[in-house]
Formats: sequence, C-alpha cells, structure tokens
Amino acid sequence: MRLEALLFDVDGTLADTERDGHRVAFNQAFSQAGLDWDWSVPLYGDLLGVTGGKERIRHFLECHRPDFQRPSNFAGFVADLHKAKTVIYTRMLEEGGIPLRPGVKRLLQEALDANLRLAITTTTTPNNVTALLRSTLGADGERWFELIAAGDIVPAKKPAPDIYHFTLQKMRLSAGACLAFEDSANGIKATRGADLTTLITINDYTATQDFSAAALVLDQFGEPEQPFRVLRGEAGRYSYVTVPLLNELHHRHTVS
Ligand code: XBP
Ligand code: MG
Repeated sequence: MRLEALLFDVDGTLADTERDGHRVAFNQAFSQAGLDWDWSVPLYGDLLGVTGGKERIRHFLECHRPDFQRPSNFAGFVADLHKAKTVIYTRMLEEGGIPLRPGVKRLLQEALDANLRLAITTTTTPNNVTALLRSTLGADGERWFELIAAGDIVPAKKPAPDIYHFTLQKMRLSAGACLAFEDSANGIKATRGADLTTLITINDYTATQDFSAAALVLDQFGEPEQPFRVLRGEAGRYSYVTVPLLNELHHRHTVS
C-alpha cells in the first residue's frame, strides 16, 4: 500500500505551545477573572494528562481545588473562562509568539511537493490552529491542509481515537495509507487506537512517556544542519525527516 497522507497533531508536535503558550494564557485568563489559580510549569505537566482546555480546568478543580464554590451555571463558567483563554492565546500567536518546531515547515512543504495529503488532528480549539498556521506559514497557512479536525468536533478527546477515525472517514482513507505524527502518550494512544503507524517527536513535557508503540521516536524532525536524535526505532541513513524516510517507515510498518 502506498503512503498517501500525513496526519499531524498540533500542540507539542508542530510547535512547542504548552509551557510558554497555553499555560501562560490559562493563567492570564484566571487572573482576568479574579481567580487566584496559578498553573506552575510542573503542575501544568501533570494537568496535561487531561487533554482539552475545558476538561483540564474541570480536572484541576476536582483534584486541586475541591472546595471551590461552583457557580450555578458551572459549564457556562468554564466555557467563558476557556473562551477568554483562547482570545489571549490566539493573540500571543498573532504577535508571532510561538514558532514551528525545527524541520516542520520544510517537511510540510516537501510533503505537498510529493503530492501527499495533509491533515491536522488535534484536541485544541480550531481558532488556535488557524492562528498558529497563519502566523507561521502565512495568510494561506490553513490551505496547506486538506482537513483541520480540531476541538469539540468529536465528543471524546485524545487518548480516545475518535479524532483520527473522524479524519480517516472524512478523507476516505484507510489507516494503512497514512502516517501520524504525535508528541505525547495520550496522542499515541489515540493513533494506535485507530491502527495508525506513528512517528513521535518528544518535548520536555513528554520525554519520559511510554512510546513503545511508536514506529520511530525522535527528539525533533530536524534540518540538514540540525540532525535529529533517534530515541527508539531505526532511521537508517537519514539525519532529518524527509519524505523518503517517511516512505521507508511506512513500507516497513505496513508490508510484513
Ligand atoms: C492538546 C491539548 C489542548 C491544549 C489546549 O493535546 O491538550 O488541550 O493544551 O487547547 P494534543 P484548548 O496535542 O494531544 O491534541 O485550550 O484549546 O483545549
Ligand atoms: Mg500533542
């Protein structure tokens, strides 16, 4: 079977958005709302175990502020807080606050040149994806991707495989024709739940997580002058991620 499409996670994979992006935006939204909650770098690492910003706020309250007096419309309260966070976060991106990770733009361009189909598969809010793609790839950034599957489009977020099933169905693809790109344990649970061969690029928050189900684990996609480090699997003669490496990886994992 030929490799036809690449499915990309956003947060942690395309860009290092969590520690200095989402986390900071959550804290600013809390402070704007007069709340004394402060998500430190290590606490946020624990909270990342729950994907989705609204879900993360609820989880924080259950585990860390069990005595918080919930307003009568609690769902609305969380939704409003999260909306304010999204405004702050997208403004940070519009100001060019967060770059793509090394090798991402080059690889996306190479993939398009090789006629591979591209999709985004993420739990983050659609506006966040748009803001990141526009600020890093240019005004037509979204058009690099055939499908942007994001946020509440499926009821169960990662580690559930739903967002990947949704994407495969929308693009009329079988899992065997794709490679998925993730950075986290929740991400790879979602891809493997949809039978997708997965390449992981780790980051500071996810470096010690279990990626035994990955086809390849790297520290980054890399560039000609900035080689990746292989943490698991076999990258052959390659020192940065290219379409020929992806074709080899796909062949190795789909042809037995
Ligand atoms: C990303 C997330 C998101 C972001 C925040 O997970 O968990 O919740 O942290 O985005 P993944 P929102 O990379 O596995 O998709 O606040 O917009 O939900
Ligand atoms: Mg991620």
